[in-house]
Amino acid sequence: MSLALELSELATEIAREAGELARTRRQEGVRLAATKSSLADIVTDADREVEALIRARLRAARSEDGFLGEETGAEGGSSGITWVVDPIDGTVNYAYGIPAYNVSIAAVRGEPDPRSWEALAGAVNAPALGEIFTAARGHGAWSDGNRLAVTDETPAGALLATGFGYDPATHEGDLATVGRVMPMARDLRRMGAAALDLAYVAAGRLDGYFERGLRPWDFAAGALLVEEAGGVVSRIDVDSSRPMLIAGGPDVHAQLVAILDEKH
Ligand code: LIP
Repeated sequence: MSLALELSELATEIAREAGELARTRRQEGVRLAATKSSLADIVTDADREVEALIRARLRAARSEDGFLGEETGAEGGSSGITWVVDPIDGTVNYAYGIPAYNVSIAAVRGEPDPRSWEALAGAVNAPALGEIFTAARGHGAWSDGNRLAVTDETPAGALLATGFGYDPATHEGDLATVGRVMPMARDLRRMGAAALDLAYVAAGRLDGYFERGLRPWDFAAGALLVEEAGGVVSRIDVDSSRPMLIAGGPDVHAQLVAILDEKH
């Protein structure tokens, strides 16, 4: 079995277990543990517990690998593989009881920096929606036994999604971006969970997605899903504090880049 498939199977198995833990904790009631970058950027006890579970399972299965997690940070490894983990992507949805949250687990090769890494495997599990999306480099993206494919034509305009992040100071700029993009859109969705937005692009449920300021764990698995489903993902302004991620089928991706990349 190829390394990518092996890693994808492990990511999927752990994402299933972690998703069940997240869902159980949600049913028991969520306790908010802290705020992070802004008042709206919350972390729940469950985020920490789920990340600890994922980290323990990975350490048991592949002790030489590195780890980069949203809640507990980075730890180097010696195998050249790093696991990039968001234990609960869409934490605000989770806290409010909106089912659009997920566990996102990716394995990347090379430096754990999205500017240079090569993603090999990814799993995005949305337990409250009953869906899991998986990908292995060179082996496609899959959900429930179905191979995923991005959309290629959008004659009535593109169904797009975006997110605004949690810092109120950035909302005005993000709304201005939305204004520039709307002429190519059929409509715009705002789900609040980046990995799920990307999984939906891979599944052809959205034609494209763009968001500024994502962190590596928000998109590591989802970006591979899109690429393995025949789509294109790029990041612009990568050296700024809020790089923009752009994903879609080849045509929609190109249209978004033409509108959003000033250097284009
Ligand atoms: C969040 C996202 C959300 C995005 C935020 C944030 P978290 O992840 O998925 O859609 O707009 O910037 O990154 O913090 O809930 O794991």
